[in-house]
Amino acid sequence: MNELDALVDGARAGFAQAATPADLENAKAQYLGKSGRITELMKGLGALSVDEKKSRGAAINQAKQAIEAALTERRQALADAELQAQLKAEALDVSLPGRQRGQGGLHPVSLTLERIEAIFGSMGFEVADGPEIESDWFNFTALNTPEDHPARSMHDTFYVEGGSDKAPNLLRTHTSPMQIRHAVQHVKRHRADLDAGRSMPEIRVIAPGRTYRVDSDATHSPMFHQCEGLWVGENVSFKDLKHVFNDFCRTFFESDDLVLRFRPSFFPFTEPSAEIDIQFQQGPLAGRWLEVAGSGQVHPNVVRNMGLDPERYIGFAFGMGPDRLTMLRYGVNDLRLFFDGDVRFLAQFR
Ligand code: 2NM
Repeated sequence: MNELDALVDGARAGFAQAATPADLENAKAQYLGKSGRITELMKGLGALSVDEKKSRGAAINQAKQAIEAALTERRQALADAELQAQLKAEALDVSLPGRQRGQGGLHPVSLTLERIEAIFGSMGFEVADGPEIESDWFNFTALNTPEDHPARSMHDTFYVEGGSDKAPNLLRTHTSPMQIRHAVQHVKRHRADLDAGRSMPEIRVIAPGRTYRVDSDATHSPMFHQCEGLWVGENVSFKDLKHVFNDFCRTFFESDDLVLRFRPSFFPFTEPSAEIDIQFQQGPLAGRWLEVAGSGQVHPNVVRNMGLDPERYIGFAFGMGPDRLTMLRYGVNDLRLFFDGDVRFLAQFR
């Protein structure tokens, strides 16, 4: 084998050994670079005769072209290998199932509020909604709460900016202020009839929503829910309240196997007042008296603050805790679970 053929073979072997494009460019410099083997051979031509120069030059050129061809081939091979490696690394399995959008659901307390609204709705009650930041008038004064009542203290009520010393703003401690707002609007709409001695349609309304008190332990959260109900008319009585609440409990708990007990109590806004207890006859809570609501005949001062004559109109009201009703219905023993925002807990109710 002549010297030039050996050179070409050497170049091919060197290129084949290069594992990366950078290795290949280094190997190329050894043959085709400024001080590479081919360049060296070309320099040697100067010492030859014209004839020898011609034939030797042609032979070196041929070798050079063979080396260049080998280089091109190896470059392509390395590029192909790189592409194949990349395709393999970035492999996409189009047969994998797609990612699903997570399924949402209502909060258990929202489910309870929806049930309460549907049940009372079927008994002809409207649903009223209103501000969570209330004035001292609607939250306390209009509801016959004395100026020195402990509930008004800063230890029990969250006071907020925006009011005056005489008329402070606060986070509502119950939803009864909404009952007053609703009643006042209702009465305003029928003022002309009332003044002319005619009667107005009865007020039948519930007010569900968030309420706030300075209180926090396993059974109290500073934010909790309330749903109050109000029924005002010329011929309503305590038996209507008992009937409505009895029906509500049976529908809500999906059981006729429960009894109600009205236990004398006190609220500033009702007189007389009663605590409502229920007792399941079956199931895990059977035999225990559970307090589920407060109730009573709306105090004459409150009826007056609604714009009505307490000698003519009489009202019955109740207030219950949807959080506690949800705990009873689902057998949950810690109120805080509802407000921690742990989806693993909340997702069980949807
Ligand atoms: C309760 C208990 C008893 C109540 C009173 C009123 C209003 F606006 F008519 F005065 N709304 N809700 C009431 C009565 C609330 O919660 C334990």
